[in-house]
Order: sequence, then C-alpha cells, then structure tokens
Amino acid sequence: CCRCPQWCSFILSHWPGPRPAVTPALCSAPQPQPDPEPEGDSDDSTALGTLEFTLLFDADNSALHCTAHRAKGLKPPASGSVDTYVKANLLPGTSKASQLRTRTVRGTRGPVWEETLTYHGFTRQDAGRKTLRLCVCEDPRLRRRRRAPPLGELRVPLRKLVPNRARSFDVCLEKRRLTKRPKSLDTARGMSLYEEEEVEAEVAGEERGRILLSLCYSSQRGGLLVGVLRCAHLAPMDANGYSDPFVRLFLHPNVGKKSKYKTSVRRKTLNPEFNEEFFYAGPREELAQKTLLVSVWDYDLGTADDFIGRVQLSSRASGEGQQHWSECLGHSDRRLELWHPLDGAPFQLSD
Ligand SMILES: [Ca+2]
Repeated sequence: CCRCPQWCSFILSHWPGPRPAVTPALCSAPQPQPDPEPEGDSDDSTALGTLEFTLLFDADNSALHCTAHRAKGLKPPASGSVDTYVKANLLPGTSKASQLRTRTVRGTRGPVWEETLTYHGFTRQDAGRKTLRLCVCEDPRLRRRRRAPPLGELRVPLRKLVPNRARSFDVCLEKRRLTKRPKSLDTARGMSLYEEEEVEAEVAGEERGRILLSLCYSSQRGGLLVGVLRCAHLAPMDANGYSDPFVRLFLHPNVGKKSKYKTSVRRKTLNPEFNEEFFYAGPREELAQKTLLVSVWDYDLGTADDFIGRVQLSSRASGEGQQHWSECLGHSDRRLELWHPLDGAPFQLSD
C-alpha cells in the first residue's frame, strides 16, 4: 500500500512510543538500551545519524541535567573522520545566554561523550515553556577546517518532563533549521537574515506553527471526513524565509484500506490555506480506536522534503488531539474545527 516508503518509515520510527525510563542514578552508569531505530542506514530518517541522551529535571535543586551519551552514524560533509561535540541551548532565548557544550571527541563518526551538562536555576516555570535544542557540531579547530553548520540537531519540549525522573532518548538528528531574526535585527542582505547565533522569540511549543483541522463522522457516507483547512505561522524551511507546505495524513492501523492522503503544495508561504477534505470509510466505533497522524512538510524540488511539524489525533493522544478525536468519533454528524499546535520534535514525551 505504501507509495511513500520514506515517509512511512520516518513516521513509524519517530512516532510516540513508550521510552525506557531510567532511575535517577543518572550520570554514573549508562544503561544498555535496545536500539529503537531499526536497520536501514540509508533510510532518510537516519540519514544524519542518531543521538543518545538522558534528561533529568531535578526540581528540588532547580537544575536540568542533560547527559550526552553518544552519537551513531554521523555523516560529516567532508569524507574521513570527524571531531565532534554536543552543544545545548534553551529556547526561546538568545542562544549564547543558554549555551553549554561537551568536550570534543576526536576522529570518529560514533563519538562517545558521556558528559553531563547542567542548567542551574532551572525552574518548573522554565520546564513549562522551554525547549532544549541539542546540536552535534564539528569542531573545526583541530583540523583547521572552516566553521560548518551542525551535523544535525534535535529539539525536546521540556514541559512533559516528569520532575525527578530521568528519561533516556535515542533520537534521529534532523537537518539544521535556521530561524529568522526579529525585524529589529534585520539587515537587507538576504541570507544574512539567517544566522548561526539566532535570536529565538517564538512562543515555546508553537515554534513550528499550527494547523486547523475539521473532523466529522458522516453517518450517511459511513466514514470519517477529515478537513485540512489551513496552517498558520509555519516554520520557514527554505533559504528565502518561506516554506512550500503540504500536509500528509496517515490513519494507523488501516491495513488493506486506503490509509494515506496528502494535500497539494502551497508555494512560498507560511500561512497556507488548503481547504481539502479526505475520507476514511468504516464504522465509527472502529475508527475511534485508530490514530490519525497529521504531518506538515516543506516541499523541496530535487531533494527530500523537510519535516515541519506534526500532530497526533487519537483517543490516547494528549490535549487537543485527544479532545478533537473523542468529540467527533463519539458522535455521528458532529463537525468540529480545531486548531492544533504543531510539534516539531520527532517524538513526544508521553508518560
Ligand atoms: Ca521548499
């Protein structure tokens, strides 16, 4: 059924699932973990490599500990070995104000750092509104190379961290996403609007934008109508400061039936209007048990599309995703439109 195996494997390998929790005995002994990323090094989802790390929010001492364990399968642009370190930032906020880094590990695409970076004075309020960005960076000094963009990055919204409980992650790195500087800092020189040391002023948790969806179970047609209406303030993924967004839908599991749809592409906009409707046939009670995965992408001619953000709708989802799904699949012929914040993290911290 799969007409787009890349996307399919990306979603399945990144979708929320139970992650192993480790005990608060954090930094001393890295625990052996099963590798949740299946084979397929050539798969797009693992193209930049993976990063293993552990987060612990020590609420009593107002500290956030981030232990960078190791990376695997890094892909440096220059061939040969690579010297790397992990850089951490708390967003939103100016990058430099919250920047921490590990030491550099030399000469390997599978570096082991086992180093803990600590943010002191990290409060519950911070946990509620901050996102941790981790970048794997090449250290240019040791080989006298030019400073290059990070080999990959990932972002973890911290609001769902359970205080005093360490959590381990093994996550695919994503392509570096540059953020537009506020207007006051703009210059008129095109690409210089996008800088390594960016200033992030967006609202935490909605920095990827939001999407307006409608749901209605039609008793007359015997199925679910999903409307992709519009998106707002999407993250820019192209060098021109815009994206070419489109939306993919995936109903899971829907074996043997049509499970995937996608909208048309809207060019060069961060506020696309789609107004497209899609149909999933089936009894209401059966559909209510399924999960609708909605993801927003930036179309790129000639290269892989960039992932912008996603939302999950199911009875087991959280927030609007659960509310919307349960409301519309708990009744027939009740149409409801709802805005959903897009999650830019490749997984969700769900308990
Ligand atoms: Ca594009």
